[in-house]
Amino acid sequence: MAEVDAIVVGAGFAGLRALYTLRKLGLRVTVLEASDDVGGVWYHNAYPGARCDVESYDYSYRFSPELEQEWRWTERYAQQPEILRYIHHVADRFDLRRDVLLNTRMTRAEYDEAGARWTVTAEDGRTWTTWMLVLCVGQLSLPKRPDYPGQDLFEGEVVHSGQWPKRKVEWASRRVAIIGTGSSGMQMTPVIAQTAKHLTVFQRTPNYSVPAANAPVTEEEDRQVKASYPARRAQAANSPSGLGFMPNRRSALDDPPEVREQVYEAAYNRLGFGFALAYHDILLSKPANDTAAEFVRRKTAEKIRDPELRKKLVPMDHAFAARRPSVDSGYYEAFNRDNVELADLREAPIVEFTPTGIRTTAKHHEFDLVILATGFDVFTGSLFKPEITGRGGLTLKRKWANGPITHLGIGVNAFPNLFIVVGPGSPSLLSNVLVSTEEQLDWLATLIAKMRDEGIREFEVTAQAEQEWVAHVNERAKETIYPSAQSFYMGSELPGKPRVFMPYSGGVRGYRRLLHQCAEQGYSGFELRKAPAASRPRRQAS
Ligand code: NA7
Repeated sequence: MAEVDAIVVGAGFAGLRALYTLRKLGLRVTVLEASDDVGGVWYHNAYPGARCDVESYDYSYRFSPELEQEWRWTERYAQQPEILRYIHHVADRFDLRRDVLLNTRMTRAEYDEAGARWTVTAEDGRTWTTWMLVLCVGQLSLPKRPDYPGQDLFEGEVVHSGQWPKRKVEWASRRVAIIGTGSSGMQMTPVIAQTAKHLTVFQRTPNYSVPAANAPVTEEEDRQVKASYPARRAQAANSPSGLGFMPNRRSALDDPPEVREQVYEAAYNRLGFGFALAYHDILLSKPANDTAAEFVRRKTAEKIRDPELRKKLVPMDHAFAARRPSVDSGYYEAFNRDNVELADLREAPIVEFTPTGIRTTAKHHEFDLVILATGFDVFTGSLFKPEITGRGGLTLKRKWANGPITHLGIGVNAFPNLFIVVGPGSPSLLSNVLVSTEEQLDWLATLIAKMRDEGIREFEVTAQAEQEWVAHVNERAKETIYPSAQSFYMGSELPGKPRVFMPYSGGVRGYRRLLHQCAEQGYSGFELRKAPAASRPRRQAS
């Protein structure tokens, strides 16, 4: 059994950053990665049109000024191949690969209370013991597949957007189905529409989208960003969602309609996700949100020629951004093409797959290729896939049976020396996830350095701290429009999942303050122990 100081699970953006950071502290680190290459979701979400919806310069690591200066992004919103090239560059430049074990899926992790160490087991039976266990398994990593009758009978090709095959998938001149209209479906639709013989998009819930306004990065823009990168980073860190956009201080209801129209027009045409901050209360108040929703609906409708299609594609049933909106490049316009059809599943649900296609209650559609853009078991799916057992034999799955319970989204009572990166209870998917990732890992590095210097063997969240944090997460969520819709923020993407608000909606800046405050107060809410808890009188694991 190999002994290390830290096992990091996952070699995506977060896992590689964790490796870099912990290695710098002098820890012996091993990264376990289930796939055959590094890159995480950016390795797997290789569907046509996959693109980041955060600007490239902000969706890149901040830990190395040299890296910032030498990497040249080509587009305002980078496409998946470019992002993967960047991740590979980082892995090579910082010599990270030598500590990454590919094709190594962690299936179990068990905490040994007496020894204050985790025993980690991989699918092939290899084991390690480690002081720290750092989970960088992603929030959108475990693909969710529908289970329509007859799915196995279909004789054409079926692929999932989140597990795009490494072989070439041909869609040109073929009859293609896309099921799902989240970001994945919306991003790939215009690309596939260009060459498919026929494309049918199966929509269950119409989604909001704002234009990406993507463009090549000019030499001048690149020079300008690089001349003031630290300021840009500071702005991102101090903005509510880590995107660098500061909210308009005014309420949407403060301005007369004609002024509001101008504000929305400018934001819509340039800011992508930043549109949601065109006024500070769009995400906080229904009346304010209504003005933004009405604007986006109108702009969307203008892009769609057929009035019947307009009614189906324009979302009317939820507040703007209550579900994760998309940032698209020609999604709605694709429906003006003769070879693109919308299958509205609310009107005519899918009955079954057949050997040649999909039957809805309205008709039979023939396909050569079916693309499942049906999303993921979000937030908890990839955390529950391995069996993680803390003190007293308590598994994470059992502990979280009624929803995730953490302190600050990063630690769990009864699971000492376990650190969850951008998991539930942290800004994660409500933020530029890279900003949140680096923030948390820098915080962890400071904690680990302190532990090592002071001979502290265990950190563990107190039961009280996590109860208070969950209450705080819920309080903050209630101040927003998020709970008003069924969404993966609420655990609604899968039947049977607890309906609780998963991410922290208090913003990146506010969250960072709380992290710092916690550290300044001697890691309030955490017990830092020089001797393992098991060597002292036993407490009840909650
Ligand atoms: P999302 O945003 O979770 O979207 C999944 C979509 O799939 C959504 O429209 C779902 O409709 C639809 N869906 C899910 N299950 C079904 C079934 N059974 N039948 C029909 N439609 C279904 O995931 P994405 O991958 O689009 O986006 C997540 C992020 O990951 C994004 O950043 C991408 O770039 C990558 P529903 O809304 O549930 O009615």
